[in-house]
This record gives sequence, C-alpha cells and structure tokens, in this order.
Amino acid sequence: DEHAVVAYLGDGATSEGDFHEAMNFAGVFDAPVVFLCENNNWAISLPRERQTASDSIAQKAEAYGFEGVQVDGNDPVAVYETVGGALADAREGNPVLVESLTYRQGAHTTSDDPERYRPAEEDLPEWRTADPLERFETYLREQGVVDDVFVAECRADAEAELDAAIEAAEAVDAPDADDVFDYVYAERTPRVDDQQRWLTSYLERHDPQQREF
Ligand SMILES: Cc1ncc(C[n+]2csc(CCOP(=O)(O)OP(=O)(O)O)c2C)c(N)n1
Ligand SMILES: [Mg+2]
Repeated sequence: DEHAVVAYLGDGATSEGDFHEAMNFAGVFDAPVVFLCENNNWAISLPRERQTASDSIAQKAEAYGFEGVQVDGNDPVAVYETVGGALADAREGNPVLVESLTYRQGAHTTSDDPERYRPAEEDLPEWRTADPLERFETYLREQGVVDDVFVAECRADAEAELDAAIEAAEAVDAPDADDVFDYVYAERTPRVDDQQRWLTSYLERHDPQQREF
C-alpha cells in the first residue's frame, strides 16, 4: 500500500501505557506505522536512566515483534535515510520503532528551570550534546555546498519567518469562553449546558486577568 504514518513521541512517553498498547497493536495487526521516539534524554526533570531499565528504547520493539533502530538524531541526513527506510518497511506492513538520539538544548518550557536538576557536565558523547545546527553547517561548508552568504541569508530568512509567526500569533484575540463548550459533542448534553452556565456566572463575578498565579 502507498500509505504509512509517523507517530512522534518523547523518551518520557515510553513509560506510558498507551505507548505499549500502540506498539502491541502495530505488531499484531502489521500496522503501517513508524514510531519516531525523540530521545532527548529528559522528560522535564526526569533523566533517561530513570525512565527505563532497558539498555535502549529501540530494543523495546523486539518484544512486540518488529524492528527497532537507533539513529544519530543530530545528523539530519542520517535521520532522513533511516526514517525513509522505516517508512518503506511500514508500507509493506512492517512497523518500525526509530529511536532518535538527541539532547534537549534548553529548558522544557518557560516555567522550567533546568539548573535545578541538570548536571553541568554530563556523561554523554559530544556528537549527542553538541548543537546539531552548527554541526550540520560545518559539514555543509566542508562539502562546499554552502558559503557565508548562503548561511547569513538562511538565518535572516528563519528569523523573519519566526518574527512573522510571533506577530500573527499575538494578533489573535483571546478566545470566547463559550468556545470551550461548543465543539465537544455533536449534540449538547444537559451537563455541558450546566457547566457553561456555571462558568458564565463565575466569569461575571471574577476577572481571570486579575488572578495571580
Ligand atoms: C500522564 C502525564 N503525566 C505527566 C505529564 C506532564 N508532562 C508533560 S510533558 C512531560 C515530559 C515529556 O517528556 P518526553 O516524553 O521525553 O518529551 P519531550 O518534551 O522531552 O520531547 C511530562 C511529564 C503529562 N502530560 N501526562
Ligand atoms: Mg524527552
């Protein structure tokens, strides 16, 4: 068949029941799926060593009857080749789990402070913790594929795209609170109506913008 899908997940997600159910289902029913696990070594503050006692995440596929592979997730060409091959297998009815080894460069979210839990020096290879963008840029320069002008243009383009995206997102008005209730069921239930009435009266008495979090 021509169709296959890629399901993306993190290293932390592999501890959840859904992951194992999905892997089992895929193995039993020959589902055309590539599970792409981005192993960035952290699930917020929980390190990979505390996430699983397995030697690798890729090896978990074996228990479900299909192939699991590791790839250098900081090498775009290697990821492209590996996922391309996995998709070809998936189209044949052979699901694949790809464990992409990378590293979280920054905080998990703006409310996270990794300095509270992350060691300054970690026992991980440099190919994994180094900045993949810088590494790929160096590679392309060495191959003579890109030069200073191209790199500068690329950065300017990317920054302009980001600025435009931020501007577009900030221009969106705050949503109407009623929207929360409108798209849940095809036919509204009395309970949803009750909840909406409760929220409407709550908002008449409280201004959420004045709350301190
Ligand atoms: C059942 C459940 N427990 C806890 C959380 C809180 N939580 C949100 S993201 C996250 C970490 C996810 O880590 P990972 O799967 O490695 O993804 P990453 O963000 O590192 O790519 C956690 C624990 C959640 N969303 N759901
Ligand atoms: Mg993670």
